[in-house]
Amino acid sequence: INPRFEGASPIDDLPCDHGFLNDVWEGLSAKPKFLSAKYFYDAAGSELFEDITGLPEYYPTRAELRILDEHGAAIAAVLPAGSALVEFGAGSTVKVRRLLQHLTDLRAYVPVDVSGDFLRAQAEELRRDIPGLAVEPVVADFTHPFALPASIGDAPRAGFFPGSTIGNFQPDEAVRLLDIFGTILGEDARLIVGVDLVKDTDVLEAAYDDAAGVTAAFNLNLLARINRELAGSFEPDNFRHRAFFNAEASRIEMHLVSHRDQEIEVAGRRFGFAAGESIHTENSYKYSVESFRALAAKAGWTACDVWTDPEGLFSVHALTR
Ligand code: AVJ
Repeated sequence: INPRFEGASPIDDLPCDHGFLNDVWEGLSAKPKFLSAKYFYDAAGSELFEDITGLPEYYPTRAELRILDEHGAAIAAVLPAGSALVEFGAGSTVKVRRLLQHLTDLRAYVPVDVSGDFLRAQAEELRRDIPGLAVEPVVADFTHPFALPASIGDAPRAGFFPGSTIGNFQPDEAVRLLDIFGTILGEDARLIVGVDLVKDTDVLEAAYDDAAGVTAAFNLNLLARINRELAGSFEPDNFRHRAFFNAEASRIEMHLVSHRDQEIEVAGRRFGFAAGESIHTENSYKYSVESFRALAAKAGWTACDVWTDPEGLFSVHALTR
């Protein structure tokens, strides 16, 4: 995912991918400094994110799973018979299994992800567990249009985008992404999307600044990754994790704040930090049911239904277009 949604630079398509280095150089040269949240997820970062999902303060994963458990049958019923279900950014199959269990006549399940090895391993596991399910993985970056497998033919299409990943995109970029989903899925599609809800600032901020410091480690791992992959000279101890709710923008912001004046190097280029200067590493936008519907409408999607958990922490929307 690319929260800033800058689009691929031509360099991204070359066999030697300089995307990470160029993005880091660009972000550290900017004022204020920023890095894309898509770079959190190397092997160590993905494991730390898994740990985050089990934290007592991090409610989104639990709340969404609860919605899928309690309303899975109703959500699945939004899909016309014989649909193909396309999951954008399919990491684990934990969430989609809660829909698949109610979708016995599915034409195909099409998980889409940039990480081919993981995708194929998950697909294999799913085929073993649900015999008769056609699993058709596609290795692609879902922020750009791509072709669905020809084997799904003229089956009705439904998209699945759980986890509030949509929250990583600035609103105008989120509209563009929802429009791209419409382009990929074609006419008369359905879309099931998980969206985190606005709530008490204390609850929101605790979810992104947990007592055990796992989110801090997740954020700081970005500096360790730059050191590992781009010959960076960051001293992670010289930075601290900061997360706060920006109410005007309705988003959690994560930053890495420099304790002191310092200079660091990334692949031979030097960058200066003043004491207190930060790198903005993530936005996680929070919506109301109404504000998300208004956003989706800008991309041509009409709300059909919405489900929330009993505490009103999280929402799962069904849209059509
Ligand atoms: C994976 C983008 C949904 O915004 O809650 C968790 C990422 N960052 N803790 C979120 C995240 C810090 C997460 N998303």
